[in-house]
Amino acid sequence: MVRRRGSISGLRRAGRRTNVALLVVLVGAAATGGLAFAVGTPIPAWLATLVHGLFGLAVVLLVPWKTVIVRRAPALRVASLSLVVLIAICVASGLFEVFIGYGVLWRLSPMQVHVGSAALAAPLLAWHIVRHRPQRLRRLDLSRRTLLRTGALAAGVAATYGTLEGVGRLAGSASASRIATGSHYVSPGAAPATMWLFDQVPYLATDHRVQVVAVEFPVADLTSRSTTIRARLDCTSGWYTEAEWTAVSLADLLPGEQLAAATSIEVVSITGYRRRFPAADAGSLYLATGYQGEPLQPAYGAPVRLVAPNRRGFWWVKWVASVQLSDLPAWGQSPFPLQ
Ligand code: HEM
Ligand SMILES: Nc1nc2c(c(=O)[nH]1)N[C@H]1C(S)=C(S)[C@@H](COP(=O)(O)O)O[C@H]1N2
Ligand SMILES: [Mo]
Repeated sequence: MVRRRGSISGLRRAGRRTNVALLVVLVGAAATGGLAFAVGTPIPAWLATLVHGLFGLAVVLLVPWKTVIVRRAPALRVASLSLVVLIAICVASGLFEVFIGYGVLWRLSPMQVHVGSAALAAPLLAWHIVRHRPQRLRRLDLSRRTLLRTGALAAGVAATYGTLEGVGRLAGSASASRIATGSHYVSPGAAPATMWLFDQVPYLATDHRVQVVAVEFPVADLTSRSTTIRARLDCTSGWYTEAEWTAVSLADLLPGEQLAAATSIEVVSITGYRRRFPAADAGSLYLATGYQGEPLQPAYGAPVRLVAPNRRGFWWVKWVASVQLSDLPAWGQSPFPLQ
């Protein structure tokens, strides 16, 4: 009797630890995934995607243990099954993105499916946790045995990651040529016109003027002040391109004294889409009117769009209406656009 009870509660404890571990790695994966989108520069991006991959694979390695728990459950609810399906889609599309690369199926890229399924899973996961007994950490969880188990999981994850990367490279998969953010190359001519969420292409008249603080610049004026710069456009939907832009630096357009006194620069699209940058970045932000030696096309931001080297694509505001200086800090905005 005593042994039986002991073994059942032992199993319960093991289940609880698996659940806590699963929660930690899922939250870790979501947080590092978001971080990978937020940072544009190579080293933090490489770290964020590396740690993200490790968390993502940890989810997979915990499946056998979670299966034991699921099989013990008296009934499977639709909400829980949907959660499992969404996480499976998320992991599968993550692996697809890494090893097969960028592509579009039913107007979605693997990365869009990946982030979309994670976003749909988030409220279901929250509900799942609320519905089930709270999984509190106990002193026993910090025992030496648990630490050893966590270490074993981490070693297993690292070995799996290393194996996947090694095999991916040897097999010449898309993983070998992806950049730090995980994006895959497309040629400048094949770069898809991309919206963050819901914007529609506006068709602007040729006499469109861009308001830069107090001055209205006709498009031809901007072009005549421009030079050719090379920059990498790296979209969070999983592709990047390297192209030539006919562009003028904001440092050449903004009034020097006012710029020196300002904290941030806000670039606003005719659609209302907007991003705020530190004033110190003026020299590395550009208004572009041309792409690969040709005038910009409407879907790509004509007649004027922002070029923001070293920042992910969502910073590259298209159809610029105005550039304003302000005293608000650049971080005083949503980390991602909302439209
Ligand atoms: C919690 C749910 C998530 C899980 C379980 C998950 C899992 C994974 C997995 C297994 C991979 C493949 C890793 C590899 O083999 O190197 C991956 C890749 C990736 N995921 Fe996630 N992910 C999640 C959420 C997110 C979110 C919310 C974002 C972005 C906002 C994101 C962005 C990425 C990126 C950029 C890659 C490519 C990384 C690379 O190239 O190394 N993920 N994910
Ligand atoms: N006004 C506006 N600008 C925008 C967007 C948008 O939805 N609205 N999408 C951004 C995103 S997510 C990317 S990746 C680039 C895509 O530029 P492209 O269409 O030239 O490829 O534009 C950025 N600028
Ligand atoms: Mo993007």
